[in-house]
Order: sequence, then structure tokens, then C-alpha cells
Amino acid sequence: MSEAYKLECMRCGTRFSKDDIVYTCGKCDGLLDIKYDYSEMDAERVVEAKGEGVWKYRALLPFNEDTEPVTIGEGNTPLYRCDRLARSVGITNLWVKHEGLNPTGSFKDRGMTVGVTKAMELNVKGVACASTGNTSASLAIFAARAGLPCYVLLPAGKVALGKVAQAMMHGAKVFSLNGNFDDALRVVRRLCDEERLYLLNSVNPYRLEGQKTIAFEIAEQLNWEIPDRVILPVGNAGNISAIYKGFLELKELGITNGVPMMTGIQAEGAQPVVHAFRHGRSDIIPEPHPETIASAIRIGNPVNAVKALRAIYDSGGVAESVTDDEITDSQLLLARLEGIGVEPASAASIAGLRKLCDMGVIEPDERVVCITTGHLLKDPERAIAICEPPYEVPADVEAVRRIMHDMKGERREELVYA
Ligand code: AN7
Repeated sequence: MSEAYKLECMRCGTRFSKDDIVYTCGKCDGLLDIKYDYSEMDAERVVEAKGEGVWKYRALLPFNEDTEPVTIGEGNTPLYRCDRLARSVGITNLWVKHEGLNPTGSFKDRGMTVGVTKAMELNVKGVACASTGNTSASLAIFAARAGLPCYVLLPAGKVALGKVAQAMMHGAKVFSLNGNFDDALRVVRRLCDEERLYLLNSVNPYRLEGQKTIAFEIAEQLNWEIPDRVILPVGNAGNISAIYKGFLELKELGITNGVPMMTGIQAEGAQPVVHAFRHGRSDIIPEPHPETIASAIRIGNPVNAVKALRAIYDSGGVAESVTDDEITDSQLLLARLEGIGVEPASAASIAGLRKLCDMGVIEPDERVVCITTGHLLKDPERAIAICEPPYEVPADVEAVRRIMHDMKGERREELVYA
């Protein structure tokens, strides 16, 4: 069924064929959406689908039945109920969807399984991306599974260790670019056009089709009842756009009866979407020098900003920024109060939750889902930098016991961060 889809410009409505290699509209440069004929779709096939992860929802993915997916078991991540964290912010219903438990450690795998499957269908000669880290790690691994050459451009010195290690280990050709992510994306877009490589940044609409399955899983994990609000970090602004599209499709099919308030969180040093939201604008003014310890979202010119702002406005959500210190406190709090280890960018969603609860934007009875996008081990250097160092002791029982007795073993409820 899902062969019946169109690539359509969200600005001028121009349509493209599914065999065209296009990322933005050839006429007006607008972003493209993948559109399905929902009247032809059977909601039962979605609700009753068997299997696990992204491909469970293949009735709502842009492939025909006999397409062989390039897959490593992505998706199917846990939705943790977080009562201790909920109490600490003064609400009653809170869940965390831990996308860091995808096979390569971030939500990017959902987009890449679809994007690289499309690359095989298009018979491209290679794949490429710019990345703050996770996109490159994920692409490197899917390219290895698919047997495709892979080129990744990273901002020099600004990518967390675990992500660089993955890209290098899995055989991507890694370029360390003297510039930031926005520079890297500008360069790789030109190269993809001129060298006939397939671009797998989130400007590629197939990436977002994979990522929209986060919405399907959340809805299904809550027995097809949507939450009131979904909070997530925003960098290049693809994920918030994708998840909104997923919730819209469920509503369109009559499976659910609304969409959650899409709530995007950026770091204070890289917040073009938040600035646009505060001024009621539908597009951003790029920030030339983005800076934050949450290196994954150190992005000043998010390519999907127009889609993200549409998602936020149309769903009655908000965009808010948080400081690096708030991100750090929230990373520690989530790790210790709930046992969920995430990288700094992901902790932005928790920092946003705390700030919006303090501000009274989030009501105590709202059902809230925070999405944590990447695993703690992506950025081990940051984890070590913000924690107490280990106690150095001789191999002697008394020496260890003395220090142990001096320690205060707090109950988890008593933990307070800032
Ligand atoms: C952990 O890897 O942009 O708003 O090049 O790695 O969809 O961009 C990463 C983004 C949030 C932001 N959390 O998502 C890249 C890249 C983590 C991330 C985001 C990213 P988008």
C-alpha cells in the first residue's frame, strides 16, 4: 500500500517522483514532505501490526511490501515511568522514552534504517552527511551493513569521543572540518549534488519517515492514548518535525484523537528556534557562533526550522532554552534519580521539563513524555568531568572502610541538584 506516496514541497506544493533524488524543492527551495493517501490506508494494519521496532510500522513507511530493509534492530525503545523525577518537578504523570537504547546509541538509527534502505533502492554510489556526531555514527554503521562507501564531515574538536570512535571504527571516511556543523552541512550538500552521493542529513525527508515511528511507539506504549505533551531537544530540528508528523498521521487515520503539545528545548548558546518562537516568526535568523557543552545540538542554522516551528505552533507547544549548567544538573539528576544515562543534549529535555514546570507552563496534571535522544556513553569525557573522582586507596580493608564510614549514603529522594 505505502507505495502510494508523493514527495511534496511544504511551501509551494510542487510534487516530485519517488525516483527523483531531491532534498529540497527545485522551484522554491522549500522543505519536502512525504505525503500518503490516508483514505487508502487501513488503521487496523497499524494497530494490529506484529513485530518490533521501526519496520513494524511499515504500512506507514514509503516502501512497497517486497523492499528488503537495511536494518540492525532499531526502535522498540523503552518508555520508563519516572515517578521520582515527576515528584521532584511537581507533576503526577511522567515518562522518559530512552532513544539512547537504539543499537548505535541514538534515535538517528530510526531515520538511517529508512534512509539507507532508500539509498539502496535508488542504487546510489555512496552516502554522506555532516554531523555533530550521532548522525555520522549511525550512518557509518548502516553503510557498513549495506556495503556502501560512506563520507562524514565533523566539526573539528567538537564531537564527543564515543561518536567519533563509532564513525572511525565502522569504516566511514571521516573529515575533521575547520568550522562548525552549519559549515559542514553547507559543504556536504554541495558535494552530494556534484559527486552524486546520497545525502543523509535530516533535510532528506526519508530520514524523518523513520524518526516519526517514535510517535507510533509512544502512542502504542500508552495503549494508543496520546500524552498531553512531548518534550525533546532541538538541534537541526528534524526530530521534533518527524515526531509531530507521526502523531498527525495517527490522528488522520482515526487511531488517536489529538496531538501532544510539541515542546522543543535548545541550549542557551544555540537557540535560533527559541528566538523565532518568542517573536512569533515562522522561520529563524541563523546564529553564526553557536556554543554549548551539549555538542550534539551545537547548531546555529537548523535546516528543518520551518517544519519544527509549524509543529510547535500547530500543536500548541512551546520552544524554550536552558543553560549548560541546567543541562548538567538534569543529566546528573536523571542518572541518579531514575537510572537513565543520557548524553548532555538529551538532558536538555529534562532541563526543559524542570524549567517549564517552575514557570507554570506545564500543569501538574499533564501527562508528559520526555525524549532522551542519546546514550550517556556517547560522551564519556563529559560524564567524568562532572562527577566526583574515584577515591584512591591502597589494597587494604581498613583504608576502604574508613572512607566508607565517613560517607553519607543518601536516599535517592533526598538528591537535589540546583
Ligand atoms: C543526542 O548528529 O544533528 O533536532 O549531526 O545527536 O533532529 O537535529 C544530532 C542531533 C538531539 C537534535 N539529541 O536532533 C547530528 C545531529 C541528540 C542528537 C539532537 C541530536 P535534531
